[in-house]
Amino acid sequence: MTQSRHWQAGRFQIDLARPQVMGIVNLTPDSFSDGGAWTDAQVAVEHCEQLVRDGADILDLGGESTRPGAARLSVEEEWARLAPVLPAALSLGVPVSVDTCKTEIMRRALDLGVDIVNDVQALRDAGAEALLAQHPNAGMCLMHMRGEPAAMQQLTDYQDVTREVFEFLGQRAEAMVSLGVSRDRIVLDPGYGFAKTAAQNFELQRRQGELLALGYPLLVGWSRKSSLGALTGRAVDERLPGSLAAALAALTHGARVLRVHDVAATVDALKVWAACGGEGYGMSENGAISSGG
Ligand code: HH2
Repeated sequence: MTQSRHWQAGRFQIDLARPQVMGIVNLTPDSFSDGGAWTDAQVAVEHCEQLVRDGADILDLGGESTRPGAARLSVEEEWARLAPVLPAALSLGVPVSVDTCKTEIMRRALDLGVDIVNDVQALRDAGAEALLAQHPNAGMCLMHMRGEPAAMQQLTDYQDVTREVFEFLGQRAEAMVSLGVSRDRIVLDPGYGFAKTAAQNFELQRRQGELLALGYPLLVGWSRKSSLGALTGRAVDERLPGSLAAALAALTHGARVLRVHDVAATVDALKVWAACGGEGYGMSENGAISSGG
């Protein structure tokens, strides 16, 4: 099956001919790498603006941490973090995604005009599938994981992790298509770091190309993840080199969207990658490199 060359995402048709950089904005006190940095709404809005200046193609705003062992929030707690920041983010001229597992948060965010729902649970909360199916054009990212963040690192017993991720993502995408969602609204994510050991994450990355047979674009989130620390021995704030290497490996194995904390560094890496023959990024017909993000 051929993948769509664009991602239909609310107000935007995101061109996937070149890799897209999704900048992470965690409005949380407890995210694994930047918890507490952007909990003040004004500071968070300035961070969104900075990420766009750095070249972010998409902003992904989250109010609840999904790190292993993280506590679940109520709808009102999660919304209280998102609501003061989303309207300003929506005015910045790039697609805005909301990172949530809760149908009610998705509903409120879509009502405000958010373009994408990014759900690490792949729309398994009650009513989430129907909500997205009824929406005319919102994009969605469906990710593989097992269980809930609180206990997911105990759920790493796989016969073949790549095969399971393939089957799960295929089923979730087809469930949405059977409800009438057009395929160009759907992007899939193998879920690096979610209910997988470091060895399983790297095995999945090596075989990521197999997931392309599902026929959907892939989004990946390797940024600062603990598997990079397991391999390099680096603390969370020292994982940028590992994050960049993993991001470029993911592109080489067919990913089209990179979910990252360090947007400026990733954009630089993509420019060099493109100049060295990597596919598409910022390259004009005659091979000149544009400064575009
Ligand atoms: N990873 C995290 C959160 N959301 N969404 C997708 N689609 N893919 C990912 O790999 C992914 C994600 C975890 O990273 P982060 O947001 O930095 O941490 P936290 O969940 O602790 O806020």
